[in-house]
Amino acid sequence: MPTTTIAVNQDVLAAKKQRALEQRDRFTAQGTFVVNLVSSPGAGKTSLLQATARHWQNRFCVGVLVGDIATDRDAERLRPYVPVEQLTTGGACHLELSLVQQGLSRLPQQQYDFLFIENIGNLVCPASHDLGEHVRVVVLSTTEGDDKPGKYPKMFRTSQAMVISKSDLLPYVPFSVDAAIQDARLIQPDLVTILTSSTRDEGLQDWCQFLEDARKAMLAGRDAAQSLMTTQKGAS
Ligand SMILES: Nc1nc2c(ncn2[C@@H]2O[C@H](COP(=O)(O)OP(=O)(O)OP(=O)(O)O)[C@@H](O)[C@H]2O)c(=O)[nH]1
Ligand SMILES: [Mg+2]
Repeated sequence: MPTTTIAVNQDVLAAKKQRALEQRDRFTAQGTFVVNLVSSPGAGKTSLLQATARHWQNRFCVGVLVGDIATDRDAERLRPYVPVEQLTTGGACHLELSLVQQGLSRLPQQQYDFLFIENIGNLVCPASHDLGEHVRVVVLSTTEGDDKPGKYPKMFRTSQAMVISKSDLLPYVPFSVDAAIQDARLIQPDLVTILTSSTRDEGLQDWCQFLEDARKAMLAGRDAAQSLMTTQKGAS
């Protein structure tokens, strides 16, 4: 069949990018640090969020939007710990910003220090959707194999951190932490890597410290930009 090429001459995704940028700016202005948690199904995202809430023990105000194709099982698991809203896509393999914004309007309205968005378990589609997050964290479990970064490069290239989960299973599975990190850093040299076990609460200190430092950096950037604007206004 003959194909026709149509020159659009504009970035058709520009409007989406702009909406995500504006949402990120709103989160920053509110002091809410937003984490988009991505992984294959069952890598341990919800378990990590439960362990994170236990580790912080109410030191921070945390909200969660949790995405799934069907059921509210993850929201029910998280409800004892934090305010949570289930986002159900009904078939779509990733979350989109519009669904996130609907979930946000249903969350109890309060000042959140951290908002976690647990994406649909899928190492492909969520990589292409900016949800207005400050950081994208990919969770890779030791049961998936250490060869996955190279096989799903976009997810690792667009993430700023990689949590290697289920470290307690390392004695029983053929998984090299060094090989996984090496593979991922070929794609994303600046990737922060953290080893955790949610069932044993291991690595939670490093994970939470990473999040706290990242939030501090976001707040410092916001305050510096605000004082620069005030100075410029005063000078004009
Ligand atoms: N041994 C061990 N099992 C874990 C750990 N973290 C999670 N699991 C188990 O792995 C399974 C999947 O964990 P979930 O937290 O539901 O994973 P998920 O990424 O949220 O899964 P989806 O939302 O379905 O994509 C559950 O049976 C957990 O108990 C861990 O650190 N160690
Ligand atoms: Mg989950």
